[in-house]
Amino acid sequence: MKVAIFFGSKSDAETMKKSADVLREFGVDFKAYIISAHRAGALLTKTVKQVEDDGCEVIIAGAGLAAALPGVIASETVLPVIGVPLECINPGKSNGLAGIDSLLSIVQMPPQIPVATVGIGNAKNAAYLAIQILSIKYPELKQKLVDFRKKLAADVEKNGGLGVEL
Ligand code: RP5
Repeated sequence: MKVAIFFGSKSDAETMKKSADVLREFGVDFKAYIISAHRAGALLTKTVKQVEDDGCEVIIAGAGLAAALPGVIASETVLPVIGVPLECINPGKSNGLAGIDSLLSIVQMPPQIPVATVGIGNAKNAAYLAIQILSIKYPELKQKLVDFRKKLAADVEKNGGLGVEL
């Protein structure tokens, strides 16, 4: 396993699946865990140690509301942690503050314990950033990223970047 994806609740799964989809597309081995930092701190600590032992190199962590999960994980490992602030979509329960609560919580880590924070709900970018970090070590992954970026630029050209009739 190169990447571990953590999120705080089943209700986060739909958004966090977008990280998994990107990692799959790039052939990056990952494992996912649903553990709330607030509800099951001891299990979280044990699992972070476990993923380190299993060779994990980057961690993606998504959470909503008070969103302690990415920061707590960062406090327990020196692996890079990428935080995904989540809008809490939970019919019948608190809907939070549209993810602003989570964004501010995750991005405002104290000095020495950073979490690289992506935009609200942007689990895709968490995966792209994880792949970029891994590509420092894995040349074949770097090549895939370079090819992917070339395709993105080619698509922009094709879709009006060379000029359009209006
Ligand atoms: C956070 O609280 C989770 O990450 C989730 O976004 C939010 C609500 O959790 P549930 O009440 O749906 O389990 O810890």
